[in-house]
Amino acid sequence: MKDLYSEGATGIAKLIIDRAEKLRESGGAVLVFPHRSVDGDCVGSAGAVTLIFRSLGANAWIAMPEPLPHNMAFMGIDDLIFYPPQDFLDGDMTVNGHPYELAFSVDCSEGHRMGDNCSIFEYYEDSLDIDHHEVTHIADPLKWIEPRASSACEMVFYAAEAVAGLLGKSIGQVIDPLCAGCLMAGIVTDTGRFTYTNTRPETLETAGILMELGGDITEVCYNLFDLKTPSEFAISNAACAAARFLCDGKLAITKVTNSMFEQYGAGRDEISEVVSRLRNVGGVEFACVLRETEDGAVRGNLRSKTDFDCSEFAERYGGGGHKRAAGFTAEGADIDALADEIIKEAGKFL
Ligand SMILES: [Mn+2]
Repeated sequence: MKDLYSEGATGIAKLIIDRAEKLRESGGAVLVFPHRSVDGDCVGSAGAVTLIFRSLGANAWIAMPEPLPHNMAFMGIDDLIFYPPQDFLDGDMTVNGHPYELAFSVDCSEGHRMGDNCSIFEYYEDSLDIDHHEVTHIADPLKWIEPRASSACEMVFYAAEAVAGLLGKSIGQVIDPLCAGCLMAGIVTDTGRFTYTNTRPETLETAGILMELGGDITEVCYNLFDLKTPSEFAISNAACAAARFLCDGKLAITKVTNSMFEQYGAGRDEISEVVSRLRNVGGVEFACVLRETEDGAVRGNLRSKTDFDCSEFAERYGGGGHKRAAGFTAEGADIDALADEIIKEAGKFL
């Protein structure tokens, strides 16, 4: 493990070992919280943290904010998932018969990123966290936040390595093949199959170890990148065909309306590749996909090639993310007016 990660990984590993022991004694459960609009990294890291707690004898489940997307069914993590009922906090607060005693967030640090699970996450103030997003106002010894890491999953791998080291176990005793597949899914997702600039030499080394531990990179890449449903194929092509290229071809933007989702019978997660397809066009510096949500908001996905700061731009609309990939949800916005505004505002930087 590189020095960059060792202090943070060791710190969170000690906490995981300590909390797992407490849960083992009490019979309580940890809930692991991914963000809403789930992706391979948050689901993969949530699955992996759940499995690491289980390897230590503790009860653990992923607190899913929404149904698992069809392209993640191959991960084989159905048994790890708990869908908290709406009235969870008003009831006996048990998770499959075990009292909810610990919250653990992955790939996000704040309750408002977790959809309907926000209040359940925020019930405990002393939650643990592994996240690679820039969260400037959080400095908490219970949270390991490292924006230089490619993915939450890469961080969870280093945490698992540290757990194994502290307990004198082999890495295979902490990361089983199911866990290795989860971690591979997240690393592959957030690095765009090891092509984005967040891919570091140690990212590739980590992926190599995960292969040895049973993570199937071919299966992960096919399911998360290449496999398309017919509706996904159709609506993505329509969204790309409707894209506009402005500011001398530096800005690409497209809109996906509710009527398009109806027309193609497509789910909201079926246009996720559109924004990177727009960014890949030669000359494009900033790509934006706006889509209407079921509840009257507009979701924006942003990507940039070099200098444009997507994270900073997303913050104007209450969102966030990384410099080259970010998103936001604008409640009650009009998609056409929002598109015009983004063209005007982003144009100032292009
Ligand atoms: Mn991530």
